[in-house]
Formats: sequence, structure tokens, C-alpha cells
Amino acid sequence: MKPMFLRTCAPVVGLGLLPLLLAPAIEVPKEPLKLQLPKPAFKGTPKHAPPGVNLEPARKGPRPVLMVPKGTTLLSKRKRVTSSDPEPIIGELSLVTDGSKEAAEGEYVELGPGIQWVQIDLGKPAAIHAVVIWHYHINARIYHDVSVQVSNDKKFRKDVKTVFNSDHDNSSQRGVGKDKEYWETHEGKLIKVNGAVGRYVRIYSKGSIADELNHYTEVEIFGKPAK
Ligand SMILES: [Ca+2]
Ligand SMILES: [Ca+2]
Repeated sequence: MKPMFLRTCAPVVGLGLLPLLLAPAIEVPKEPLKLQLPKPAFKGTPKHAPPGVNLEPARKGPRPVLMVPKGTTLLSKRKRVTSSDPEPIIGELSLVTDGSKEAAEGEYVELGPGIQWVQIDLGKPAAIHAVVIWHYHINARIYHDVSVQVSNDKKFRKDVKTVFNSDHDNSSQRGVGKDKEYWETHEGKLIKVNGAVGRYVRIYSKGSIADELNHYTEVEIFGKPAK
């Protein structure tokens, strides 16, 4: 038999908590994220990826719409871009956020070989809900060890939130990523982010199946100003 105290108080405590447990989480109204896509330069993607690639399964049908909190807007357009390679081989870093994303010469910046990053300064902290990356879509290729990080620290030494990481074998040594590698297409890689807050977004890659170099045609970051 339970002691008197437990028999009388436990249900009361339980009932007292009940309204809290039953209260629905505050629903944030959502709306579909609208993207402006460039023209496709090729149809479909190759059936087979080179060995060692941890590829996402082929998608059937159109890409599902991403629902984001109402009022989410494009925050990155014409925002300042810095890079681990401040003197790109081809093009300028400003191409990353200039709003143009067609598959053409002159539309992309080419960074040096191996692990490189670009970093976008949103100007002030924001709650980020989506990142879209167009590395290069003149032909079908897969970029290696793509990861996306959000931070309020310009140097990414602290407060780093990794919101995407396709480095399944940790060859870039930022930790094992659970995300899949993917074919580049005109749709860009749409990454859902659950409101990670930061002023800076840094994107890493480590060459592609084409060569050791790293390319960016455009990056778009969607979110809302942080409260
Ligand atoms: Ca661009
Ligand atoms: Ca890897």
C-alpha cells in the first residue's frame, strides 16, 4: 500500500500538470517557400554515381514544397561574401549572392582545390529556415563534403550550428555527416533549417566528381530577423 501522502498528492500533482501537457504547442503559421529557379542546362541526372559517393536516392516527381514560417524572406541577396580563397581562380565572390543563377560561363566563381568555404554575412542575426545552394549546373556533378554551418561568430570558432553535412566518412574532419550527397541541378540543393540563429552562414565543399576545384553560382538564405 502506498503511503498516504503519495496516494493523495500524486494525482493532484498529475492533474495540475495536465493542462500544460495537453496544451498544443504554439503553432507558427506556415507558407510554402517560393523559389525562382534558373533554366535547366540538362535533363535528368546520370543513373550511376562514381564509387565512394554516398548518393541520395533518386527522387520521383517534383520536389516537395518546403513549408516555412510565414514572413520568411530572402535575406542573402547582395550580402557580403568572404571565402577561404579570397582570390578566386575565375569570377568574383559577389557572384554568390548577386541573384543570378543561370548555367553559363561568367555566372560562377571558381575557388581553389581541396576544402574551401564561402561565408555570407547577413548583416544581423536571423532565424534561418532554408538554404539553397547552386554550386554549378552546366553539367551534372556531385560536390564532396558539403556542409552548412550557422554562427554569430564571424570566425566560426564558437556557437557553430551545423545544419547540413554530407561528409559521411569525415574526410574533411568537421565530423561525420548524416546527409546524403546529391547531383547538382538547376533546382539547387534545398536545405531545410529549423530556425538556427546566426548572422553568418558558412558553406564548405571539397571539390567534385569533375575536379578538385570548388564552384558557386548562387546561394540563397531564407529566414526572419532574430527576435
Ligand atoms: Ca550568382
Ligand atoms: Ca567525405
